[in-house]
Amino acid sequence: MKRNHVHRVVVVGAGAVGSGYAFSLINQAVVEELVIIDLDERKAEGDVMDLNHGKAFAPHPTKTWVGTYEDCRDADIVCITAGANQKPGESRLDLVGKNTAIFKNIVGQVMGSGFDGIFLIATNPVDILTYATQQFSGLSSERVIGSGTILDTARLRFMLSDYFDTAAQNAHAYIIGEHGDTSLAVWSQANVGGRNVLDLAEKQERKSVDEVKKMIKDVRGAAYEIIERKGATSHGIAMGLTRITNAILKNENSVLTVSAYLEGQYGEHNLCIGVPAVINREGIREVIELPLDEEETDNFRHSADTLRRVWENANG
Ligand code: 6V0
Repeated sequence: MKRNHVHRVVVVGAGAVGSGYAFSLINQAVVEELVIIDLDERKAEGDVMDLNHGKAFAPHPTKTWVGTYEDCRDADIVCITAGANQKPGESRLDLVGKNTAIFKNIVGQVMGSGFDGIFLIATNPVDILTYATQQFSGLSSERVIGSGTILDTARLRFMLSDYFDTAAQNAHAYIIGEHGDTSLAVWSQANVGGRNVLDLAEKQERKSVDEVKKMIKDVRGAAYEIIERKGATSHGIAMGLTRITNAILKNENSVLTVSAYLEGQYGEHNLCIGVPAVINREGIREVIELPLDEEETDNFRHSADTLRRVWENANG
């Protein structure tokens, strides 16, 4: 990965998510160079034109252009948001066949450029495609990061902050497991201002433990609810991808819930799944093993088994 130089991100896929990510990168002044690639070149061109027309209002200049895979050679990060998204009623796992085939092609072209940076994956099913990217690219596991449960975690933090009327930045919680229907909240470690959320709900008037625990259902259902209303989810994930990008490029050592490769952590091997991890310019520095209670351990295993089955069915 290049250091002390012009930071470049290449986004592959200029749809709702990729376009939102580009908008967010420009507005947060994250990189000097932003390249957009899409199968539909005209769409990418339209996006670049539109983004360029906002440059007069941006906090710093971000050179933005429609690129080719050659541009990946000098990129610090290639973020893939290309592929099919969920249609109303469709689960993320339903997308596996279509998107794995698309990824084989994209990752091959990125690696063909001589790319030597970090992959950031958002396309669903994100845990499976993070694993697939590792297999297709041959890069070491710390350099392939999936957005994992970063959005699910942010959704829960927002819900807790709303419920306890405290800033989302002071609501600390983790959603781990599949970015999808088997994700789980680690209630034993969830706190608002240092107070465990279940204890707090029990003690406070007009609050209840059941209402807090129901939030995991709302988190799991959030994408379905949004897709039913506006056809796609984009702003939350775009901001989450920007958060990961900042952690990498600014060498932050920030703890974020991403899809990471497990080699024995949580008793699991040879799969990518959402867990808290320390992110810096090398990628995933370390996977953090949260202390889980018995129920959380069982639910995490179920989530990992679900992902493993999907990968085996799609490739077996
Ligand atoms: P979209 O708006 O349909 O955009 C997808 C884009 O990919 C389109 O512009 C296509 O032209 C392009 N594309 C397709 N095939 C290729 C290819 N081979 N090479 C280059 N470009 C290609 O979809 P949207 O942006 O809504 O979603 C993209 C993906 O992100 C989907 O798989 C979603 O399910 C996933 N999301 C992941 C989230 C997460 O938390 N990780 C959150 C939201 C959506």
